[in-house]
Amino acid sequence: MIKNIAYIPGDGVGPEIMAEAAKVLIAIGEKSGIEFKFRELLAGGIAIDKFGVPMPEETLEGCRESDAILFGSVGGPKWDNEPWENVHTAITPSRGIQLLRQTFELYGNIRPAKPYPCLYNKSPLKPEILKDADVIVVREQCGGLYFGEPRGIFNEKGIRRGVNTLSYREDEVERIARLAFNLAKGRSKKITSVDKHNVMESSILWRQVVEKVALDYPEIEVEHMYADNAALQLVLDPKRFDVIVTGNIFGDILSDLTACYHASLGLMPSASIGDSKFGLYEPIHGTAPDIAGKNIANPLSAILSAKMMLEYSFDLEEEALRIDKAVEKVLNNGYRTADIYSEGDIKVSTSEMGDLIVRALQE
Ligand code: GGG
Repeated sequence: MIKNIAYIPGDGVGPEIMAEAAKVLIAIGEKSGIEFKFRELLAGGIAIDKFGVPMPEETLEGCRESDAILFGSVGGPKWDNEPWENVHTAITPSRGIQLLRQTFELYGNIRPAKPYPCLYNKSPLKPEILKDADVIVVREQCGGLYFGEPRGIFNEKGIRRGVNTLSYREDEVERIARLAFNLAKGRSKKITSVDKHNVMESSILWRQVVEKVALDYPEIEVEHMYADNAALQLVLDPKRFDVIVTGNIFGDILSDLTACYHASLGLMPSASIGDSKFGLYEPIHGTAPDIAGKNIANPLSAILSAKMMLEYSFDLEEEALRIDKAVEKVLNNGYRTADIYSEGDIKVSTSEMGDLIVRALQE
């Protein structure tokens, strides 16, 4: 079996952590008779430098010709100097990833957070709070506040006003709700829909549509929760959640919050999917320019993103599970990259962590 992967390392720590994810895929492929073919493509700051745009047509074409996209991260201080007036028309590295998600209508961003017992001591939360937590945040990412019109900075009689618009169409809510309900079917059958129904019309519509979709999934328990309360509950009692479905900005914020279960964004993968098996897989974190090029970043976010690719795009459940087990084993054996290291642990570099996962897969 051959799987063609659009391989987009991006900027900052992207290339370092992606190299480890590729190593792990090659190792699992050798064991399972799958050939992963990587086609390296440019996006983000590195593409701005070479082509003047963050998402070159050549990259989009390469993605169209692939079975899935493995993405690192984009951005960095080198490209932050422009005085942006409109983030959608400015040439910014982030625009590269947003265009990719929009072009392929990858509206559902799946962000799992399941704490590892051996890392409970790293988290600011108590072990009894983390025990048995297993949350997935499903974030709508092609609409909402980050894309609504009108947007911009307008001059009104000498006073400037910054404007963004939170707007959702019924069909946009319906498709993300269905994605979340389908996901919940294979888990513990509970959905929490997060909104601000008490203060925003877009949330009133959101809640109505989720209720309508729920009628098609009678086996799934549905609760609605305000975003502010969801933030509190994710800290006080994460195990009350299974699948959370929410809009772009709430999902962005709440999923970062769940990184506190591991005390690091370095273990947080994501899958971006739409109506087909084609998906984009990337760490939720950015480029970490302060540690880029030092071989100290945690590659597990990228390795676990590759694992999600096996699961969601390729239906390779068994292989995905083996990566999960290998990661757990290496962490259980005390190996830690700098972000989660403390005295008594065995400190390893980015590439050493990748090698350890490969070795655990081969055992
Ligand atoms: N891997 C995630 C990443 O590259 N983040 C940096 C970034 O520009 N994010 C904007 C976004 O995710 O919309």
